[in-house]
Amino acid sequence: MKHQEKVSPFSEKKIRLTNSFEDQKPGTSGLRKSTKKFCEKDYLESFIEAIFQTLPGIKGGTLVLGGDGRYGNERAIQIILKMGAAHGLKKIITTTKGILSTPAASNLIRSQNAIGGIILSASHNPGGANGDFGVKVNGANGGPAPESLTNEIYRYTKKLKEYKLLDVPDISITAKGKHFLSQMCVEVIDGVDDYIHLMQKLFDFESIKQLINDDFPVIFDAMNAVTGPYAHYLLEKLLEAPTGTVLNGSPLEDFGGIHPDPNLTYASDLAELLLEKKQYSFGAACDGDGDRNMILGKDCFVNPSDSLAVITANAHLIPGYSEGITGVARSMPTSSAVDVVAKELNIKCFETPTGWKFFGNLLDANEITICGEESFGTGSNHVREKDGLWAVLFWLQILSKRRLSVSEIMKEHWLKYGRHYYSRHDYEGIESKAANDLYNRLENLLTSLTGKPFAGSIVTVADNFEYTDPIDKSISSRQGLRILLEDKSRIIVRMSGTGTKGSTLRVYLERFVPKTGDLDQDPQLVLKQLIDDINSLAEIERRTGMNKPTVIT
Ligand code: VG1
Ligand code: CO
Repeated sequence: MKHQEKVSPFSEKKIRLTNSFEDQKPGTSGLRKSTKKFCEKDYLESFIEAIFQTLPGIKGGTLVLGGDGRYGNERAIQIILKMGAAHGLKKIITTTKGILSTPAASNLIRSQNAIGGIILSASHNPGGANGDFGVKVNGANGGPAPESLTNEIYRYTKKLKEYKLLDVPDISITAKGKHFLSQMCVEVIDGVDDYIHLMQKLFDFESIKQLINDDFPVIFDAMNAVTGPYAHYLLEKLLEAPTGTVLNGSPLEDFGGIHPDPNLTYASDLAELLLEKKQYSFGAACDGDGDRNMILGKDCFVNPSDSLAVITANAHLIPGYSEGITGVARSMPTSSAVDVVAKELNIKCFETPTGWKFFGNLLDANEITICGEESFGTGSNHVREKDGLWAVLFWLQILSKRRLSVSEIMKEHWLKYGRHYYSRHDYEGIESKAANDLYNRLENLLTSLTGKPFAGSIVTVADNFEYTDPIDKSISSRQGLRILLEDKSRIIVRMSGTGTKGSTLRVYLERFVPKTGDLDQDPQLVLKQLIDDINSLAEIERRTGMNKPTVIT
């Protein structure tokens, strides 16, 4: 690629691109590609230029910038600072060593009245030179940019001819302080402090401290990713849990080789401590950028869909929510467990497409207070992102107020509401054409399914989910294939929008057993007929060449 450089009086450089990058379409959660791709000349710069040309309020505005510490984090920060200065931002708030979790970034955007933020993370994807990198764009409400904005950014990437930056040396972000790049102020703050203050406003730390003191050992796995410094502070300092409570607590560029996705497969060390060795009463883990959470009790895995339901049912016990919640929302593939709680509480319940950005309008309009996704994401109106450590504190607070074990909480919950047996089967790294063919074929088959018998029941709805935003009335279509059955079972099939290698097919399975039924069964057995029938209808094994999923949750 050839460059022509024009130098302005403020040493502003305009770099002409000789060709544009074709593959900068943001997915479920920002632009996510291999680190190698992001290291290609001008690749990152092009996407950032498109953001700076599109995000409202750049001139004279304040932007929040940070990331999960993965390989490429600091390089990207230096580039964005120089580009931000050339685009007339008044201020960029960044953090020491660039460490900033996604929920903490959301909080900062809101508290600093910023026009938005750029979060450098590929979330739960592996990091390092051979891993993945990503750029998430958030708006002024602190939440992921809505589809209208990401579409506009994408359109811009395709017509981009040049980008501009200030030709100045890197600045040091190892310590707190203020710097100036031409007219733009760079304020380096500690990315942990403000978030901790927010948590202190929501939770009763004394009662959690008491619980941990009373022989209730807890363990947290930060997976060598961004939550380490936050968790050390919250758990070991403020809540006085013993040193060593936080495992893998220093952010590493390659996450120490760990795949920072908190599920039973990738956080198996933690799972073993709780489920096999039964050494702790409570265990949790967060993902690369700190927005996901996995909750475990002694000998008990809490399914994320159930976690959302339990959080909703117990919100009145938490100081920050004691005045009641207005409503809840869940993503479409998330189980209906929370719907039943919402009905009992007589509050509104919304079903949105996958991706946190769809909760933003509902939260802003105060239609909902709490929301969540089956993919280990839970959150509330305290920020506009899902929040891993918030969910951990929420659970600890429930436990501290109710003084039951995690498994007792779950059993009580099911006895009251019935149990939504649930599982997600992921088929990762499928050859893309095979995955698309499978999906398209299944979509075509759906039209003839309604009214027919399926998995021991009758199909009531078979379609591709379309969502109309209740607030701005925007329509998002083709959000996942649904097969809903008369007995309340649900099967959802969708393609991942966050993977970077081939295609990932996700199959979500749900079957309801009322409170009078058997509530203590293995979900895979309860769901067996649904699994078998969708596998044969969609020809999953034959078309993917896989006889079992790569990850089962
Ligand atoms: C996945 C999850 C989705 C989540 C998204 C971003 O998307 O299924 O629920 O919102 O990741 O999470 P997909 O398209 O791969 O299924 V994160 O922790 O990357 O911000
Ligand atoms: Co994440």
